[in-house]
Amino acid sequence: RQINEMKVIYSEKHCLHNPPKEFELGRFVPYKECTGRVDSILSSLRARNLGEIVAPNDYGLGPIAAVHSKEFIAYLQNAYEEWVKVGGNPEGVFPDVSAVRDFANLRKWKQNPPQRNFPYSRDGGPLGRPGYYCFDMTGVIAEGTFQAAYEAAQVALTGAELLIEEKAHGIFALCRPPGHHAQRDLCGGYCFFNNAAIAVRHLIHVLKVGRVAIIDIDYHHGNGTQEIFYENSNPLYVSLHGALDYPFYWGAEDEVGENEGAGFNVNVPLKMGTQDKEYIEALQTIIDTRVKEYNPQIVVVSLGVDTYANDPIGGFFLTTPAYIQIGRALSSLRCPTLFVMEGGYAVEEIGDNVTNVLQGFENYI
Ligand code: OKP
Ligand code: ZN
Repeated sequence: RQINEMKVIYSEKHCLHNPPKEFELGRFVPYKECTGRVDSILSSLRARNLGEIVAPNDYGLGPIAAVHSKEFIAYLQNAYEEWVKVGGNPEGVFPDVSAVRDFANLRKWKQNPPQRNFPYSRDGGPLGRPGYYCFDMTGVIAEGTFQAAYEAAQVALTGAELLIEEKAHGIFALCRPPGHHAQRDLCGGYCFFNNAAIAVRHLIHVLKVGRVAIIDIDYHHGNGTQEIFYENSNPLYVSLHGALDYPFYWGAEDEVGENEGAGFNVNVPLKMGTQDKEYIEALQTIIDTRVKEYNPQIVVVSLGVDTYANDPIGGFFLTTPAYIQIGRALSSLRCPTLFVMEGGYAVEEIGDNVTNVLQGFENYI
């Protein structure tokens, strides 16, 4: 078997999402989730001839609406136009307000909804709505954001379909914008639609896969994926991430899932400064215990490489060769795997780091 047979799903429509700025530490700075990230990844994939690069199919809004609320989808579709119409900055939508619906503990809020209407709720208009549907200042909705986010979801869905249809052992869905921070009706953290969650739901409910495990190796906790599946025993969600870092109010070990989902959400927070050896040991350990016990039929990897030492926002110190070991650890499950691109902001090195994971996986499977 040749090593260069991992299909890559890619659409150039990611370029439609290109906000110039984000707000960080009280200043406007260049948007770090930039189009150049994908250029770097594509050029490494091509240089190493990882596999055929194919365009996504279009599965429509149905599979997206199975994960996100229809009000939220309509919001993403219309927010930019409405914002500009009332005089908002044409560089993108930034919330003036925050609807504070207990972001830190949405589960409790759902069980015991407050007996009042929020001052800035779904009815808050073009200036109020961003405060209801966006949890930070990096989920910037610019002119083409909806189209790009829609396309990223189609990229992930195509990956899921091809993984099953072609009985592939690995597929890479080169999604941009990323998705793992996007909750059912909240965007933020550079994420709009939760690409991995949409693909996973499709795998379980449409393609009838019995058990799916999500392994989220992005530096940040995937609060969106956790929230979407918190009450489900399928998928299993496992996240390794920087402890007490962004998104701050999620990702503790005691967040284990609820109801039918109790025991199927596994958070592994790792201390800032984590290096190759500790990281790979932690990953291999959780794979050999929780993931193997779950015995998944399909694995979906939320693939972020912002664990890299020179990443501008991650707090770990992984080196480029470590990503080969990460790929190898993931291959040890011997399970068909869909890789869904998430974060990684060291534009120069993101391509080699991502390709190392994929080649590490390919070489050992
Ligand atoms: C998205 B993904 C750090 C600010 C963090 C947002 C980070 C979103 C990460 N100074 N801003 O998980 O890679
Ligand atoms: Zn991240």
